Amino acid sequence: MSDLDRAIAQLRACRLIPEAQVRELCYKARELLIEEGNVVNVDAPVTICGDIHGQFHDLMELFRVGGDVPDTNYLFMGDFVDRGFYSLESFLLLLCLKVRYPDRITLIRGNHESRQITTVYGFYDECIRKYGSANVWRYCCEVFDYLALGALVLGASSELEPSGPVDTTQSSMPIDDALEIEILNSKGEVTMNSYRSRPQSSSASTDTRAISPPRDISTTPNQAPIRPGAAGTGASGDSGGSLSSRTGAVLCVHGGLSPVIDTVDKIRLIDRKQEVPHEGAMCDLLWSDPDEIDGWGLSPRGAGFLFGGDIVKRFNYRNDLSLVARAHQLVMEGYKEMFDGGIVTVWSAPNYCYRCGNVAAILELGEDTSNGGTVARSNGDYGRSNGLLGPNRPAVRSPGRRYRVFEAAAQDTRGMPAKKPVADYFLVRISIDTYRRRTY
Ligand SMILES: [Mn+2]
Repeated sequence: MSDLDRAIAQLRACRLIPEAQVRELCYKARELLIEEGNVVNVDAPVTICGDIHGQFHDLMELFRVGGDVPDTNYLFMGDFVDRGFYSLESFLLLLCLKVRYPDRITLIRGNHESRQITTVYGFYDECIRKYGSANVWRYCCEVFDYLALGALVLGASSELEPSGPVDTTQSSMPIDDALEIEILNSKGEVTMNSYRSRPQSSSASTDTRAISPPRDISTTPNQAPIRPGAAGTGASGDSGGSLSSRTGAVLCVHGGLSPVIDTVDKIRLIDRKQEVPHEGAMCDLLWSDPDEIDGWGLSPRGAGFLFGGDIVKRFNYRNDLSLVARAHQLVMEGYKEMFDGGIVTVWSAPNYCYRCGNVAAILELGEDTSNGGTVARSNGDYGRSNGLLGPNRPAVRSPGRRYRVFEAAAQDTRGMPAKKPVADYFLVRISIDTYRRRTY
């Protein structure tokens, strides 16, 4: 067994590795990360995860529900540290897995992967408490500076292979419908699903984005109502035909969009190897939130912006994306789709801060095995020079989404330091009401 495998086994048991080994690990991790672009290309199948926030036992539950590395290909969207009591064990394990299986796990940066934020929200104190000095905190922060800012998932399938036994209530499901969304509980049981019409030949419906809302199988047998697809997607010129069945790429970032970033390619131009700035493109990608507004708005967080559905639709259309996946906001159900499925929030810290009572989720995207999926790629190499970029190019299809929802792991919380929660963000002064409504 190599030193690295031993470290992985030790960290899986929630036991820390020696400081000298952390130093070596962080050095190796930096060597790997320095080679990654600001936007990492990730091939489906992949399992996308949101905030972890040092909840080590819940990270173990996540791996139990989603499968272990390297069997499952993972993409973590940042905020590994702070808030929870095991930021070190959580982040160091993920880093070990990254170094051991670099092609099976992708880590992108969250707003908490920052010197300034970690000194306020727990990670710095944890390093001092567990290692007796700030050395390990410094090594980790040097790794943070090299984490990618986003990832582009390519080649995801537009429909899911149904998982588990077919429920009898599904027996009258039209055979032409494709499974688009499936919600599973932590036992792997399907609790909700939704279908959409399969694309047919060129005579098929021109609305390839028509989907049915998720329905509860246990209460609504047989019917899968179809509602009109997204209006105003900028894709109304969809002419149907085989190309309309391509699945767009999925952009993953921690926070969201930026008013100074209108293409994915512009993210690639950022000089990311630095502390997270207080403003600008890099800051916005890690701090922004979607909101039910038109255009852009000021963020109550004091960093990043709020952005509306029109912004998401324009960005997705312009960049051939079918979906933006992001984390950064607590959602009680673990995931939340907004703007006709144009963006989804994935939250992977159940019972956040050991008191919020929320469930967590991870998002699985399957692999498109139909045609190699090359048309839908949005990395600048595909789909750019084939005439599809005109105003009438067909809309991309959204990927099939399987959400696995899970609850907090049973854990021993004895020995946790009693520490008052710190007031939320200091970049601006916000009212206590805002603090109570907002979580990070
Ligand atoms: Mn965050």
